Amino acid sequence: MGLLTIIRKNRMKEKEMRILFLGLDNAGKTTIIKKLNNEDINSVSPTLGFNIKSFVHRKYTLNIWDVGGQRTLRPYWRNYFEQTDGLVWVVDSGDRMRMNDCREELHSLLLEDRLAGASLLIFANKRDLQGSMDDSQIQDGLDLPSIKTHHWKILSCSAVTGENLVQGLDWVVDDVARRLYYSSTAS
Ligand SMILES: Nc1nc2c(ncn2[C@@H]2O[C@H](COP(=O)(O)OP(=O)(O)OP(=O)(O)O)[C@@H](O)[C@H]2O)c(=O)[nH]1
Ligand SMILES: [Mg+2]
Repeated sequence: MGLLTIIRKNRMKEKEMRILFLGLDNAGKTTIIKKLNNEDINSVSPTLGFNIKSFVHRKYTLNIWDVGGQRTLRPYWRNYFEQTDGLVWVVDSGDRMRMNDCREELHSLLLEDRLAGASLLIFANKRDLQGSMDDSQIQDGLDLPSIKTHHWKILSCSAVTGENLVQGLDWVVDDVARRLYYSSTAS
């Protein structure tokens, strides 16, 4: 039995996935994760290190890593890449000023070997805000169509209303499961 097969079989037994949330500071990563866990979202403060949250979603145990996005913290992102199955890139849809910064940070992540196999969900967050950018503006701003190295999907969402949060997580889980477990998650 090859090593890859053994690793796959072990993971199949455990049914675990590691999902990494990244994005610029203030994008709403921590708020999204709290909302998904039905926690109070009024007490969120900037993440200065990282948080890990584990919960069961459908039949999978998701280990969600939430890492602070402030510029001074970004060099540490690389410490969290190992064994990432799904990357969730969170964007503040109202933050037009930092779209270039956001695009550059995202595209440099996609060059990382250790993230090579990861499914990529772009959460266009804060869609409840008036005047926020729509999907196609964000898609263009982040140059998403040029991404050929990863399975990706963009979904607009709001951590405040909860819109599309579960749908986004479902897409990541399905995409990862197809790759890791060779089968759909229907059973
Ligand atoms: N209107 C609105 N505000 C949001 C939404 N999501 C997050 N926020 C607000 O945006 C601010 C930043 O949210 P955080 O969750 O701390 O952002 P973060 O990406 O974790 O930031 P760092 O930890 O610094 O990387 C907070 O004041 C949130 O209340 C949203 O969907 N809509
Ligand atoms: Mg945070």
